[in-house]
Amino acid sequence: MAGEQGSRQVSTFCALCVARCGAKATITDGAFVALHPDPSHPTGQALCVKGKAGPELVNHPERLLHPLRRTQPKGAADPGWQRITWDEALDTVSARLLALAREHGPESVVFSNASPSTSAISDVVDWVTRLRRAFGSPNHCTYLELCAWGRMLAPMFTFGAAVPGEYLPDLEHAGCILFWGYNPSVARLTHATGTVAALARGARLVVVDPRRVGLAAKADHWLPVRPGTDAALALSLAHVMIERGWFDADFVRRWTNAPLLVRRDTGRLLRAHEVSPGGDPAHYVAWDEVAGEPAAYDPATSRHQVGEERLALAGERTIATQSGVVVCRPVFDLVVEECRRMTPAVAEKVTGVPAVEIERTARTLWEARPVAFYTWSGLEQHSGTTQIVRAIGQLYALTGSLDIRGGNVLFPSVPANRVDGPELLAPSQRARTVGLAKRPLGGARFEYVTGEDLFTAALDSDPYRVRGLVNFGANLVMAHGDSARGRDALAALDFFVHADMFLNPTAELADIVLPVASAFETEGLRIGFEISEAAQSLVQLRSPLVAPRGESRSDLQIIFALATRLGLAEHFWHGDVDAAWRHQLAPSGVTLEQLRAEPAGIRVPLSTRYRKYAEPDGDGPRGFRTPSRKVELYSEVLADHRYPPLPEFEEPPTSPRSRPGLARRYPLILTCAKSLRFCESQHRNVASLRRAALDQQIELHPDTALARGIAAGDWVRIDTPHGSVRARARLNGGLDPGVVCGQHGWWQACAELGLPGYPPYGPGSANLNLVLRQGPSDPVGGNSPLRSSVCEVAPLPLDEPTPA
Ligand SMILES: Nc1nc2c(c(=O)[nH]1)N[C@H]1C(S)=C(S)[C@@H](COP(=O)(O)OP(=O)(O)OC[C@H]3O[C@@H](n4cnc5c(=O)[nH]c(N)nc54)[C@H](O)[C@@H]3O)O[C@H]1N2
Ligand SMILES: Nc1nc2c(c(=O)[nH]1)N[C@H]1C(S)=C(S)[C@@H](COP(=O)(O)OP(=O)(O)OC[C@H]3O[C@@H](n4cnc5c(=O)[nH]c(N)nc54)[C@H](O)[C@@H]3O)O[C@H]1N2
Ligand code: SF4
Ligand SMILES: [Mo]
Repeated sequence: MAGEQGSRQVSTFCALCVARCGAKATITDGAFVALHPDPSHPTGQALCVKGKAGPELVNHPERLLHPLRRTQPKGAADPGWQRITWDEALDTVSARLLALAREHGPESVVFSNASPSTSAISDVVDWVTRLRRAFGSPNHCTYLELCAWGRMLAPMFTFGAAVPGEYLPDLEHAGCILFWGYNPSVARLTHATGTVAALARGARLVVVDPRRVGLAAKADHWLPVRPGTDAALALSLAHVMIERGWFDADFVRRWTNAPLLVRRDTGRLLRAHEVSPGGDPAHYVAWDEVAGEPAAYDPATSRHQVGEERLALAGERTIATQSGVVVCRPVFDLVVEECRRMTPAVAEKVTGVPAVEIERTARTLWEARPVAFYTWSGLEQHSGTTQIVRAIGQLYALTGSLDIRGGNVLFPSVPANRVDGPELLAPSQRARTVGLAKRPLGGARFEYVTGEDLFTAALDSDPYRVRGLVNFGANLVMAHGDSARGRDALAALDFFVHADMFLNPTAELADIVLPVASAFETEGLRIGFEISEAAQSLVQLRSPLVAPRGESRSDLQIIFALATRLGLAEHFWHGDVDAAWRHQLAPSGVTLEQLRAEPAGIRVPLSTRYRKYAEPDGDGPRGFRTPSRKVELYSEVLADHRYPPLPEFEEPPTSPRSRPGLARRYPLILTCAKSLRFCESQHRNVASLRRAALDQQIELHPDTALARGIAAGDWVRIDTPHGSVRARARLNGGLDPGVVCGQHGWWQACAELGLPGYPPYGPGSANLNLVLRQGPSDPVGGNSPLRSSVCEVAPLPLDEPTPA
């Protein structure tokens, strides 16, 4: 700190992305000068270039140092930012928010934050949620539909749990690791180092990715799937496994709803009261092959009336019911039929993955089990995300690897009090979540609003007009498809406050901007580091390496100060952050004083429980948190809402196959991926990072480039049916010639290197989301199709000035 002489090392962790790498910081003469890996930390094996650039980020000349108020109307080229005091800023914010709540209901104010995977906002997401709920708003907009639905909520239909989002891959013990639409070498360093270690001890690796990147080069099987056709591949793998008997029949019979009978006429599961007058309407029915008669299944106890080994998994039965004869089949019979449509030969045509490689991969998944898997962005951003991840969930169930050592495991957590305050929001307010009517099974059930629904509510008052936005960091206009609509939506708000370390194109539309201190300047409490039992057992309080710059404050201080001014102090320990943390930590046995005294953190011994579904609970095993307490291959909940009850393949709605007319002008499939050197739309202003990645790149196969007269490094135009943006060509022989891959997030200049920024909208833009759309979105979860659309790539015309 100021006045300090000499050099010292401080234990900390980098909070810039989801990896949260354990680290040691060097403080020299009071200044934060370097960050190093800390191998003694469970996530400290390595640091990436972004973490190492931490000091540059902290000291960056463009950091926001004071609260700002806009003086020019929205839409003006320059917002006319005027410096104001914190008191004025917080008074204005609270007065405007209270007025909106009074006049239009608290639901008219949406709360938002940057993704915890791309920022240190993970320190405070639960506190933002608490603030929102205490304020009375059911509306939280935070990329669920672009980043988390497929890992966290869609798997609930199958497993009643977030597999793989919370049931994480146990890389240390896995026999086979499956990464599907996930590239940890870029996205989560800790998973990449864990995988390299697993490979060294002989684990097998399967990578499903249109590009041969990251660990794909080390994989036993790399499956270059055509973007968006992943469900077809999963169904085909399942088909081979079933045909060959390469699946865990015991798990399927005992722990999934495979034996339950489905009525052909209604598509509903047969119930016991339909079969016999004394039957319980809550009981399902399977077919007892030994007795040749129906046998009830009671979900309350997870018990079948007869031993599971007697239950039929195949065959059509004609069953006399109270209302006549009905034809029924076990769920598994329907699964087999659906998968059979996707023979490897058919799947090769659909997905581009060679049939023989599908066969071989199916064998590996079986022979090298337990399988530990993870899926992410490659699957989140499709019109069919729910179906895709349901198909992969089904495949995963066949391996029988769930919740066993080396499979996907819920690592234990250090006990702590929950602080996100579900009790603070009235059910009547919850029922007002934007999007609930449109997608009753979507994120709105859990108070999440999609970007598409936010923009529609702000612009079209559907289902009502959203008028206020409290935003911690999120760069909403850049992150969502149709950025120009996003700009119009945010400009239409009555009041918008944005808290950030830097101005971004979203902040440009705010009324008030609040300067946030970086994670390196603030305390942050982390209870568990997620990726393993050892990582989960560490509780660490990040200590500030240097004082916050200017007048910047931590997000947490801002939240607590705002809560107090909004009259919500009683829910926020009267503004006392330490008291709040003490409450949070109480069940852990670890105190705040201990954590402050030990910056490397305190370890609380934990031990992982496996096969929790088989643990006794009341009269039977615990089972799963689905309506049937089994893994639901067949989802009656989805069927009741007119969605397919079994995972199916649907061709992406904007593809060369589904839109052949469109494909004549836009013959290439456009997907995208993260950048190693930047988090999402951030960090282009950091010289050490930008130096080696000057401009947005578009990856093309060399033949695709040659056919268009494009050479490596050329400026090109990416044309979609919605407009054009620019990028530099990068040739990649490991890509299907029909697929190209862009990057999202380019707008920022790097003054130190004299490198330009790009307008988020209009001519000269490099913003991929300007020419992508939010729809047609996934009917269940609302995911936007940012990873399977069509485009053409052409050399940039000579009359269009290149920015370099
Ligand atoms: N085409 C396309 N679009 C995408 C994606 C894609 O792959 N392709 N990815 C999507 C995904 S997965 C996501 S998660 C979103 C990401 O979208 P965002 O979560 O909005 O992420 P960033 O673009 O990184 O912007 C984060 C902002 O938060 C600020 N910030 C960083 N740390 C802090 C902090 O500690 N406190 C506060 N208050 N602010 C902070 C940064 O300065 C920056 O302005 O983008 C989505 N959009
Ligand atoms: N360096 C860095 N790290 C980050 C981030 C960052 O911006 N930069 N962002 C953070 C965030 S918010 C997130 S969500 C995570 C995301 O982490 P990842 O999900 O790993 O991110 P991506 O690299 O965008 O996508 C993974 C892979 O999906 C592939 N892919 C594209 N389309 C398809 C498809 O249709 N099917 C399949 N199977 N694969 C496809 C891409 O080629 C890519 O290699 O990373 C986090 N970590
Ligand atoms: S991967 Fe890089 S940015 Fe992410 S936490 Fe680790 S060092 Fe920080
Ligand atoms: Mo994300």
